Amino acid sequence: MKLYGSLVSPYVARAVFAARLKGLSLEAQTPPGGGIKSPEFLALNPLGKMPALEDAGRVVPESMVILDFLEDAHPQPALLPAKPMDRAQARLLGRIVDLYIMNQLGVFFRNMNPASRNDTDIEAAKAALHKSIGQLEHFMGDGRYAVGEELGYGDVAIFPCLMMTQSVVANFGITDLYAGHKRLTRWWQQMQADPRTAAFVTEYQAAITAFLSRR
Ligand SMILES: N[C@@H](CCC(=O)N[C@@H](CS)C(=O)NCC(=O)O)C(=O)O
Repeated sequence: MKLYGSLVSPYVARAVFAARLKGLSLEAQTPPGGGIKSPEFLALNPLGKMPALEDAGRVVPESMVILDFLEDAHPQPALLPAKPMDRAQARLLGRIVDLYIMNQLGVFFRNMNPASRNDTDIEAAKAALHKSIGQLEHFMGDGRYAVGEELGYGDVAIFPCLMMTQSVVANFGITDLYAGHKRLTRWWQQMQADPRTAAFVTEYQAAITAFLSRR
């Protein structure tokens, strides 16, 4: 298997994180042709986005689909919980992050420069983000992890995206994305404390910090 893209992308990081928890050797690598818009890569993945996973001559893009592929192709150790509703909840958390949280990062990225910042847009984006964080929390369980008591698919689906989100919004005065959200606060602390996530947290946070320092 090959995973095309750069680790700094939270979508690529999702796949890397899942592979690590499964004990698979799968690291992000430069796409064929040197980038995601190269003719060579577009021939494999006309979506022109990272990540794309190549296996046995076939290519699958879209990080959540890649997570499902990894789960199907390498079922043990399982990241998805056993019960159908828990599995749905794990997938739902990823969907909420993608549709309602990650889609708001563009406003922050476009306003990174304080000198040209549109404060009205930023205040609106902060309010929308706060609302979405509350909606995400609503669908989290009461266990130690995103779904229940085991580290798994739900955590993988949301953690890299929320690491990126927290790092971006820290530039706009939001030091605690989960302020007022007890379950998310407990989960966030749990994810930092888990020895199985420690190496990933260190590596991914370094990639985010380097990326943001260049913007
Ligand atoms: N829904 C996609 C999103 C992938 C995505 O937007 N990746 C970004 C990097 S973080 C990208 O490749 N952007 C390039 C572009 O949109 O042209 C997934 O989950 O894989």
